[in-house]
Amino acid sequence: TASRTDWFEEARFGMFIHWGLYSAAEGIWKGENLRYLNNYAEWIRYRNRISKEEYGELAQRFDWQQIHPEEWVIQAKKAGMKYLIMTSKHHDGVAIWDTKVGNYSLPKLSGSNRDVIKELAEACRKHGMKLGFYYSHWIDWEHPYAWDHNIELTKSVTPQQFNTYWQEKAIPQLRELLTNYGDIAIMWFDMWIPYEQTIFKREQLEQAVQLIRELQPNCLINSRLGLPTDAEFVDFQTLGDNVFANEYIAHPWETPGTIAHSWGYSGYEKEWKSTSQIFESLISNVSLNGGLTLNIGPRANGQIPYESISRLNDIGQWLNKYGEA
Ligand code: JFZ
Repeated sequence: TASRTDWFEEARFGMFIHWGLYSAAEGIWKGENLRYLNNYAEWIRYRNRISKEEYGELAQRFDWQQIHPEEWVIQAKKAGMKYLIMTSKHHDGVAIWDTKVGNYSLPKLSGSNRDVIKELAEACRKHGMKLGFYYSHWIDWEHPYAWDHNIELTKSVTPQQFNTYWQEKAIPQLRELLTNYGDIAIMWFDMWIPYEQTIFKREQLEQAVQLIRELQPNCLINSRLGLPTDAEFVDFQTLGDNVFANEYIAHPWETPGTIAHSWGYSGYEKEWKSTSQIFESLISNVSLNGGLTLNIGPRANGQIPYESISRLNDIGQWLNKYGEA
């Protein structure tokens, strides 16, 4: 029988895009390139303890003349990818779209009237690309009552306060994303431990599921929302870095993988994976009946680094020659 995951099980290969204010910092802050924690460029606000205000000024460094989301979609197609997942809000708490929930958004901080999420949604429709959103529901370094990994803070955030963040920011923002941008194929959440080990209450996460099912009945939900892997909560599983880890696989699945080390753009990237390494991930996942969501981190001017473009094109060429349509 037909199910909403059918297309996903055939898709196998998608593009992940990490793009936000951190892209403008390029992995360094005031000459300081701190090397601890995961070292991810998109974690710079946390690592360098940047204030909300100062971090917001990064929005001034976006070059709007050069930003054309349609180019990302065309590049994904050329690489043989069947879906695209875009960071709508990463851990920094900045909404990339023109949200009406608060002022901490790329359009408001940059003073530009561009809604990149809207442009991306239109481009995806035009080119027949499925569109998904990454939304950091657990970690939000901007909101005083959200999760931030900071021991002092997390001790001081009560479940009631966390619920304020959830009801006043996360849920209304999810509603916007699911209402204003047409068909959304995937909601990709990012909490890699079960909810029992977090500040979340089960009802809060079920509230998100209900909202998605109500507004976008065909939208797939990944397992990193944090609920148990029952079919009503999880459409596909997002496995960790190691597919062979001891994870119970009950659903279609993918692994997210980045072309470099960081997910967001870093000017100091030293760990570009080779085309054959990426191929091995794709082929080994597919051979185990899974898929690969391969990440790129465009710069603040929208440009995809050459290192990524060349790898994507190599893969696309091979898939066009030998892959199944
Ligand atoms: C998380 C984020 O912290 C990161 O910035 C990026 O968005 C990535 C897609 O997701 O990082 C993780 C989370 C879990 C694993 C690896 C990176 N894991 O389980 O191997």
